[in-house]
Amino acid sequence: MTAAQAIIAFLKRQYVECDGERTRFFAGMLGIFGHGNVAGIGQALQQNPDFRYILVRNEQSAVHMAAGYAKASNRLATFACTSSIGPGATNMVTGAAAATVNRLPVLLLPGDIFARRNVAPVLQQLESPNSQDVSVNDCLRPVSRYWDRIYRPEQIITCLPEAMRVLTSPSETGAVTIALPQDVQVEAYEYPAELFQDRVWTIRRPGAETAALTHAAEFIRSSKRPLIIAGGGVLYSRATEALATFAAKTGIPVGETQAGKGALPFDHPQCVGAIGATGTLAANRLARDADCVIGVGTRYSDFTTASMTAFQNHNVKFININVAEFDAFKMSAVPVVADARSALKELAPLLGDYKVPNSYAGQISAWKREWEAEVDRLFHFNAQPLPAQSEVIGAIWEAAGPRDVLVSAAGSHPGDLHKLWRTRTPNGYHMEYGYSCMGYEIPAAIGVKMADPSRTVYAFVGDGTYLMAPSEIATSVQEDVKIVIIVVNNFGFASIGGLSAALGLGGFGTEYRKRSASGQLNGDRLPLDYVANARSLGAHAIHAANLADFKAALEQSKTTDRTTVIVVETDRKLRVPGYESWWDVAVAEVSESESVRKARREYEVARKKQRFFL
Ligand SMILES: Cc1ncc(C[n+]2csc(CCOP(=O)(O)OP(=O)(O)O)c2C)c(N)n1
Ligand SMILES: [Mg+2]
Repeated sequence: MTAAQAIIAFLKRQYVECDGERTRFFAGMLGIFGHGNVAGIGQALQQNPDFRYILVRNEQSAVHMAAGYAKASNRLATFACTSSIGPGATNMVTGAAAATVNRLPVLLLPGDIFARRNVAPVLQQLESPNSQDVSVNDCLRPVSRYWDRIYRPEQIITCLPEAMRVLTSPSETGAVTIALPQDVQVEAYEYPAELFQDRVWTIRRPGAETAALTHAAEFIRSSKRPLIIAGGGVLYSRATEALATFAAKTGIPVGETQAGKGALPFDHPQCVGAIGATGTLAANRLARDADCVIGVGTRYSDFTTASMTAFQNHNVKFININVAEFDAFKMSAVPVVADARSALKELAPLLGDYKVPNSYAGQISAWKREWEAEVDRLFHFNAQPLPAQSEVIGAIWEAAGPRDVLVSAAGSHPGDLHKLWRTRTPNGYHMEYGYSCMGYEIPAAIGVKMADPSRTVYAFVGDGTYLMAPSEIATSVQEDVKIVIIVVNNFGFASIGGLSAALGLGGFGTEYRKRSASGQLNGDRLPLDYVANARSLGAHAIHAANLADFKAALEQSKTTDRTTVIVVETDRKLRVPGYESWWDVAVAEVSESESVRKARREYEVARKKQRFFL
């Protein structure tokens, strides 16, 4: 077999087993052919029609599609991605970083320059005067959890199992890159037959050390105001039921990170919703006063810790249940290095009949009620003539079924959705907020839909995000994978525009306007037609001029036969506020502008709340 044929033969036979259930790990290959892969991986794919090949429009989107598929599958399945050498390969760098930051398995197989070297420099080769062992694929090293380059066909015999170990590891997973020089891809080798036997990778559920559990249980039993922070690990470990039982039995409230949202249904009595910089009133007040924080599967991003200002109780202690040692040790916590579901089940009996004090329980339910009333207010704001974004979210939520999935990643959407979306089932809220990568949403939504065609999938994007990467709409039409894309048109970047205004910069460079006679970008609005654009890519497209139109369009989208894009204009100024939280974005220490100097003074005051946890 050629090296490329052997790789496909190997990928077809990889399985994972989780809780006794065995499933195929690779759903197929996504990619774009060029001279660096067409004759190698391309030839091998043609010869293996049972390994689905999906032609995409941009290699970055291929990686997002694979990551979306992996996230929706709780990391039990993914796609491999093939690219040519040069620009096709570097297009994957952003996707790889997004996958690695979010701890999602994706396999990248970029083409590479000739190992033989005699024809160098080949088309698209980056030459280096100080080494011949450098190509653009080295850019993928820091964004990959495993990186390798194959110079001889037999090297894949030892490389592929390593790649699988990392991809299926609950603690190590992320992007895995195997760079494939175009000449090596087509070289033949007598591979051992054992390489192509079915292989099953068991998804481990490591239990916790007894000493760590005992220590953690002591802390919890002596605490008066404990709080759980549920991260993405709760979903990946499929620990949602274990967490629901644990919270109900102890009365400990649960705040959710972006990746962890949906760990509990929104109406679970202990669910206090989003936590941190984009958190709810209830969760942020509870975090402020908590004396014991139990992080479950969270990596404590700055949005979760409100840039280290969220926890103001001077006696606060942390317990971290995490399968990754790296995360378990954060915040100087008692590290419980274990699978989330195993550890919650082991911890529960050690707490005896521990229950949070009655006064605390009363406060949790009062704040939760207060928060739900705030969501209702924002859902039915009744702004005129254009709706607020919160009303658009409310309308989608009211039109959606309990199992429908909402996908988003960047703009003002993650903050608003984190607060407002009322998740009803696990994985119903799919937010990429590790890398917050504009352009993730549409390809990832296609991946989510492919992972579970029984769920309706909404991709929620801004006009800025839509313009960055609408092209995979064509792929959704090609594959008959229907998604519903909501484009919120607020004429540019409401999020960064708002941030810019808050930092004293007045929204500079964040609106979609023509360059005016003054030389600035403050002329007429750009004449952009997103409906026509979406239609040109093969989608069904609807323009909604107001909230009533939008609601009708949502109903119509349930009956269309292909990807449907709904474009709705909103009032850019009607933003969902923050709720007793903060995010550190550094402001210029000296400036010629009084508004920047004012923002700096406020910034210095806010930073005083930042803490170290030692
Ligand atoms: C690839 C990428 N580039 C830049 C950013 C920085 N960024 C975050 S939000 C945003 C604006 C998004 O605009 P839009 O999609 O219209 O959403 P809105 O802010 O209007 O809600 C930008 C530029 C990013 N997150 N990702
Ligand atoms: Mg916008």
